[in-house]
Amino acid sequence: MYWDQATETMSREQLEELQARRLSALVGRVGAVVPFYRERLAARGIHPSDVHRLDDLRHLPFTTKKDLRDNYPYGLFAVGLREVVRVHASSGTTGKPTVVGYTHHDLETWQDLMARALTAVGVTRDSVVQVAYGYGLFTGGLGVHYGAERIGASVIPISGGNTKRQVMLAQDFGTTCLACTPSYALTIAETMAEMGVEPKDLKLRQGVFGAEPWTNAMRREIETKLGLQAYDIYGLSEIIGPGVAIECEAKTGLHVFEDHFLVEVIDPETGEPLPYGEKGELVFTTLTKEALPLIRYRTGDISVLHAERCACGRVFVRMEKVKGRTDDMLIIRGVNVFPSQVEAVLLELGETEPHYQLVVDRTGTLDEVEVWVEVPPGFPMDEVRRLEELERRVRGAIESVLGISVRVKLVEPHTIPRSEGKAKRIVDRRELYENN
Ligand code: DLL
Repeated sequence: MYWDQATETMSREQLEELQARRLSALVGRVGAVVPFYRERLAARGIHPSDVHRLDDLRHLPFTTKKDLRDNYPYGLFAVGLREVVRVHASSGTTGKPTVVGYTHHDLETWQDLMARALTAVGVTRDSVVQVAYGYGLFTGGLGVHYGAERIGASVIPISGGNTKRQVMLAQDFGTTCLACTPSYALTIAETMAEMGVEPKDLKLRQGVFGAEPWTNAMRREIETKLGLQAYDIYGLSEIIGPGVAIECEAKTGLHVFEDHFLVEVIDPETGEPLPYGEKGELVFTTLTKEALPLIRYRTGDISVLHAERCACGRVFVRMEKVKGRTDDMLIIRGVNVFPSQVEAVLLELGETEPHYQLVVDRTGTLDEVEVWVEVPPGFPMDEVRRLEELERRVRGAIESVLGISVRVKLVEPHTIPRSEGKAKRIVDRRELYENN
């Protein structure tokens, strides 16, 4: 289903022509009104009025999270605060948050893109959408909320947490679409089972899950436990929030809404753009944002782009599920590993619970990783032999698929903290030493 068929199915030539026009206007505007960009462009010898073609993009400077931080809070805004009608922020790992702003027009764009995203997965005005993303400075809650309202669906703005109540209201209010992080969806599924509520007792049809990496193996787990079709939605506050990309019903990659966001994949080491089909860091340029337009924003997210036209007919390129953030990549004896790769192995093996964490430590100069994963309920933890055998199988599976040897620690059910938002997959103990 399309929200805006003419736009979503236009030809590639039309799309590129639109993008080039918008890019040219964007660079002209930020070059004129944002001192940061005026200086960056000048340093590269680029005059804002020089940019007319999509090919010119590769010559433009990158913007990083550090640039946003250095200009905290409003330094990169292209409009005065009088024009800004909403502020969101994402909590960083270090002190100050990253602050983003929206004009009235930006909010309309966002709402429209979220309506487009939700429509792509089958949400209609007959849907009942339970928004269990956090409301507040995080963009998840309000982002999905306004998109669903725009469609005319019935919105339940419950926010995250209070999981038993989530299950009760889903049942009583007839929720058809659940929107939350995939890890919280799993927590809800677990609580549901504990309450004796089965998927057939609910009317769930779609799950709109994102804001953190998750695997196809996790998708199958969640789909079975909740009795719905689970779709991946991607976005980041700096670019607009959720609604930068979403899977369609084909579930073969996330369509990037390229009429508003130019997407590239670059080599994270060299910064060189990579061709379609190659893995690298996602970089976005906002084509229509007013309050906080960004040129070539480096996301740190690793993915692959595919340009073949999708069965759904949309013109937009597809990005593969995000493997992880460069910040979360572990280097285990020279091999790069994302937590999502360990997740895939654990869930494929299927002998443990899908709740896990990676504990990273340092012995001497080498990083050591211990995979903590829960045994299934009723597993005889006091039978050393059984425990050792399971541990060996988990270790063996990780080693044979990922080519790294890790330690595995099997833990009792319910000992790994349950997520109500973005799950914490890595427990980093290295800092303990670094600060000494
Ligand atoms: O997480 C926006 C969002 C809300 C997206 C709800 C989807 C659903 P931030 O808090 O700024 O914004 O975090 C953005 O989260 O750079 C990725 O690292 C990660 N991320 C977001 N969506 C996905 C996804 C929101 N579908 C950061 N898969 C991004 C993997 C994701 N990672």
